[in-house]
Amino acid sequence: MAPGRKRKVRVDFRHNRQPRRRSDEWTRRLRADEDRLIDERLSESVRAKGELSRKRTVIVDEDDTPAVAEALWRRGVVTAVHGLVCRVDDEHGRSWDCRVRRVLRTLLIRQRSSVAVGDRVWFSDHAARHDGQPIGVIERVAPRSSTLSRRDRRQREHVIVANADQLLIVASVAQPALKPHLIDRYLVAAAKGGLRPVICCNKCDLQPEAVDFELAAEPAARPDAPPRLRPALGEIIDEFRRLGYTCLRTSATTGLGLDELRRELTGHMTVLSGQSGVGKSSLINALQPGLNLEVMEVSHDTEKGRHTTAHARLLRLDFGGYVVDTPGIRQFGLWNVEPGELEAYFPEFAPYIPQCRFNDCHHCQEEGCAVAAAVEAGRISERRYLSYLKLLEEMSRPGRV
Ligand SMILES: Nc1nc2c(ncn2[C@@H]2O[C@H](COP(=O)(O)OP(=O)(O)OP(=O)(O)O)[C@@H](O)[C@H]2O)c(=O)[nH]1
Ligand SMILES: [Mg+2]
Ligand SMILES: [Zn+2]
Repeated sequence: MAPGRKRKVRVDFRHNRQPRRRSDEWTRRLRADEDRLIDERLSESVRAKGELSRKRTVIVDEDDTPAVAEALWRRGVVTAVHGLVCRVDDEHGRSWDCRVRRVLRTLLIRQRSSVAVGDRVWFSDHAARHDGQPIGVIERVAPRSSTLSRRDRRQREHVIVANADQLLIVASVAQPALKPHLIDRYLVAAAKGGLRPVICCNKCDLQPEAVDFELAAEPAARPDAPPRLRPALGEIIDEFRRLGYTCLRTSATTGLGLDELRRELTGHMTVLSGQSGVGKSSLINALQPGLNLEVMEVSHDTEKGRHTTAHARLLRLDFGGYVVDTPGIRQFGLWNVEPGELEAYFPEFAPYIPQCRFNDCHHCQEEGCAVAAAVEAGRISERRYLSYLKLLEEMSRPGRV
């Protein structure tokens, strides 16, 4: 924490004073401790101006997080979040259940943020035990080096994981079929969030199904689309590789490609994401059988997974590194990507963008667009370009998903 950059903020005190519904012996004890600790350690002062106008002054640093004497706290990493309780592993590998200090939660809510899996935290361990388990209180969250975020149904940011350095985009070649557009979305989210993407096409032991183009209004989705718009699986993989992305073929069942996958994961913190049923948990189990993650068959009727993994979980790998297993997603809405910046996440557009007639060209319908011309000339993949247009259209829509 840089000295001299701290300032005071006024935080509403009101919620703390409201009667609580479900409070039991240990939560009462925690709260009593909580208030005492804030008095002692957060340089807090309370003005006596009546119940509803009470505010506390908290010294915060430039990130608006409470400034604390770090030596007093334990450090840890959040491995799971279940409602208001976070699972935190400390530096000695011991697991703690932690609540988030109320005053910190208030600050986070104001920043429209919350504690996520992968967050590095400081927590106090003074508090009570519950069912023999030590309980901690998260006091501070370290600034994040990366985030993988998506737009949730309420149009808010959902941070899937913080501080990962790699995103393993898991797809399957069958059951469910490969969806290249979803991979393109993940590639944008990875670049935006500061993660290195690695694409993994799993279930290569199965006969590949027809690639699912999923661009509802686009010609590629029509069964009568010209053949050049409906490339085979191998061509899609080659296309990603030509763009410079690492694209693995794996099978959690036969072990195909697992040595290569292990090499990619060693020494990194990698989040696995993708549709339900593509085999994220199965791949982790295959790499480290002792973890025994739950896996379940894909439903035969719908070819959809059953959302077997319910919560994101950070797991330590014996061969070095960490993975985060996450629940399957149906849709991946991009978070905080503006239409004007989208072109930057399609690296193959870069050589052509300076040649567009208009500086603010969105490479959509504009006259003299060099990107559209490159697509026409076969120098940029038409599939990728349609994927770009789909994302651009979605971003420009009010109340977008
Ligand atoms: N044939 C084949 N089946 C696989 C492979 N990998 C996983 N499966 C099967 O696919 C099904 C779904 O696997 P999971 O590991 O539960 O998939 P997931 O991506 O974790 O799914 P969610 O947790 O719902 O997001 C299970 O029946 C697995 O046995 C593979 O490489 N080949
Ligand atoms: Mg799973
Ligand atoms: Zn253009």
